[in-house]
Amino acid sequence: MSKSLPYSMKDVHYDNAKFRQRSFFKVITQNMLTSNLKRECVKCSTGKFLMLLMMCGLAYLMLTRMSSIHPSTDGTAKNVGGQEGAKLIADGSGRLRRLWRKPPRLPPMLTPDEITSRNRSLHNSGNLDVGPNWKARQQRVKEAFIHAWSGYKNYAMGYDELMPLSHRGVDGLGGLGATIIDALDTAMIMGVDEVVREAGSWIEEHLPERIDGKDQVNLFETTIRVVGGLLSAYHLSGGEKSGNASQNGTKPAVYLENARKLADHLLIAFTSSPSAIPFSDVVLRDRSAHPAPDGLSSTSEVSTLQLEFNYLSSLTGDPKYSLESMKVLEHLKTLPKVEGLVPIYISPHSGEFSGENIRLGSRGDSYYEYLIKVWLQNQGSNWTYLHNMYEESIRGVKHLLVRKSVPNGLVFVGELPYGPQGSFSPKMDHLVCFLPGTLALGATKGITKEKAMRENLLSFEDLENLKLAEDLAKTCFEMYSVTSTGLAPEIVYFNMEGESESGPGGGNKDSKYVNDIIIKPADRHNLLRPETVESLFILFRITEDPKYRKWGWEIFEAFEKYTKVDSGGYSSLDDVTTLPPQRRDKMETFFLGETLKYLYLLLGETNVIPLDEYVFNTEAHPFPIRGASRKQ
Ligand code: DMJ
Repeated sequence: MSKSLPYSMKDVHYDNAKFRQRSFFKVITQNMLTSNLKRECVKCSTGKFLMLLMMCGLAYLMLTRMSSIHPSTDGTAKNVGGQEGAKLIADGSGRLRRLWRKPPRLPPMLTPDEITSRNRSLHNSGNLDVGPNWKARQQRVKEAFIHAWSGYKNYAMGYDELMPLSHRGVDGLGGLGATIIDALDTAMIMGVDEVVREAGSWIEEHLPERIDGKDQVNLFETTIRVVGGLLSAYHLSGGEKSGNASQNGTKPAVYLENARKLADHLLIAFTSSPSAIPFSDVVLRDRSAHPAPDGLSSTSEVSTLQLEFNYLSSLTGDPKYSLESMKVLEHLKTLPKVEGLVPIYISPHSGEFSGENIRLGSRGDSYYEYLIKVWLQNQGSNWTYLHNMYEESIRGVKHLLVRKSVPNGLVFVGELPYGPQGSFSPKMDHLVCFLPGTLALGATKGITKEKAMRENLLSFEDLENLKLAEDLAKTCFEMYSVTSTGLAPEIVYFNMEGESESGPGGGNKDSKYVNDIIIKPADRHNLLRPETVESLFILFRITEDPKYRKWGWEIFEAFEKYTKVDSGGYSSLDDVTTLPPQRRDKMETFFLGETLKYLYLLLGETNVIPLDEYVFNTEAHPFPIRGASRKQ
């Protein structure tokens, strides 16, 4: 195992000039010393004396003038103006004192890359729609959503998922019509009114009785897809403004009532557990809860309920949902960790982690995602421990899990299946591709990098995390472009120095990264997952770099080419490395809830659902950040 870390100050290309200050006096002398006056005057000592005199005079004149002009509107001038400044310039001594006052911080010095991207965004004056016709492409994504829905509606309405090849429905998630609810807010965002109407009336008519009558559901899946979907539908249909006004037939209040009713059933998973860790499953019809057959819960599952339950408490005014779910995170705070990293299993009986398997893929992923998102959702609360846990965990990721592949240096996140003392595995699930987006969000808190830099808001660590986010997003994209179909497999392994893994076998031989990425036969399926396009969307919003749109569009085209089913819907694939790929008879709910939503937002106006005003739950359902917007 290589011990060398892929990250150093050198990698970040960050110029510490951010903290450099230039004095007003220095600016004047520097200007004068480089002017013609210098050449004329410095020849004789009288000249030098005259030059000094002129410098003082000029400095005095400039100060007198500055006191009479209005403060400019930019942030730097604001620092100088304000009450303190106004008092100082009210009298002559104030002017003199002002001459020696500590000058304001200058904006950070940008790297050449940043200057190019900054110029680009200034040049576009806020319009990022240059180049390809992004609007037309966004329309194509909307059409894909309508096609996916039509398959579901025609063959599977009321079931959890569509089997697009056999034209049937299947209840893989307990039978609450999960596709309908997962897709509803996507339809609202895209403005597909007919789907909003159809989904709304199904929910009104069938969901209450299903919540009371259905058998076993998984606490996590039901919370993120169904409770989450209902809550964002409530918000996006204007529920907080007029809960009883109907839109397209269904009153927003119906969504909130159903979310509350379902959460009331789910709460038993928390309250019947002997520890702060909830059981993994709930039997809806008798309101009982029980652990998974092995007695354990997934760490990511128990820590990915809080955005939803917090928002429900804030909408209903009933604190119990928030209190129960936050007990989990408060408890996790107290448990021993490996540099902030956690094992993927936890026992609801003992409340302790089980085993040593550490990864950011399945069963680990959204633990890290919700640490920062729950903190973002509740800024101003006293939950700073979440931010601390997040920062510690990312340091742990960088130290213990981030490596570079050979021969071409793709940055990836591996696993520690046997804990920190065991060997490192260069395995990365596609699920890990949520991380670039989360890192970028954690760094700038949802505002653009350009704005964060201008306002001096980024620490060295933020910049390092943003750089890691960009590197990982590239790796995630290459996981798609390395295959024959242009679609990523479920799992890849990276080639590391000294390892003797065989080649990719079936990847696209044109790719530069064909020797870096290894795809094992059992891992070649694609389930229409969203994580990569989710990160491309967040990175595009934050960096404003159009390459993320380009990559997203390439991925969309591959979905269109290989997963679209003529009779309606989209299918998963058994093997992304062979042409034509063998199809798998399933359309996951998150294709409508997440993948197409993120692609649509990636290609559209950047002010729709701004990332500093909304936090997306792990199933891409946006919840408003309380107090973050005047528009809400
Ligand atoms: C979704 O249900 C969520 O994004 C979850 O966090 C991870 N798995 C799927 C999508 O791949």
